[in-house]
Amino acid sequence: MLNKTMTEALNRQLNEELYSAYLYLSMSSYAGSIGLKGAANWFMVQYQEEMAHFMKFYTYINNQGEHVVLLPLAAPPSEFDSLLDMFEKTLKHEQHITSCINDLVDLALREKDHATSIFLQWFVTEQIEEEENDRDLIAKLKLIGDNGQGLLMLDNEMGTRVFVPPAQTGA
Ligand code: OFO
Repeated sequence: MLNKTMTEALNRQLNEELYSAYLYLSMSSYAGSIGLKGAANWFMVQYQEEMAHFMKFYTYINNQGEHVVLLPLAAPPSEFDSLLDMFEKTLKHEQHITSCINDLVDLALREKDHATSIFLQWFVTEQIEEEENDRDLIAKLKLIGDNGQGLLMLDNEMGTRVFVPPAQTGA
């Protein structure tokens, strides 16, 4: 059972996850357009991960006997200064998502909704990994600086990322 406050808050998060997917899809296209096919792949995998996050919330809300209300989506940016700029924006966005997840956990505890609190634990852990990935790539890109060869090597490495679907929880 989900109360109205919790349902609405989970529904807002579902929209945040969809925006995350939208943002990384935009970054994937931009990276491809400047010749960084590996980075385009990396962001496409990130898009797939975000769609999986979206589906986790969607499935959870439905399995708790409520229904999803799809909200309008803002347009993400479509131009970036560099790959470093994309990752700085990605980290900033993920820090925002971490704070949204933390607020949801606080709400679940306040509402004594233990099922939702357990459901959200997966996202708490996931956000550590998401931020760490971005920080690692930012550090590498800062080391590479203007070195084109270094950038191409990193781009090759990013081309090897594959999407691994997360286990469904709350299903
Ligand atoms: Fe990027 O973790 Fe979901 O939004």
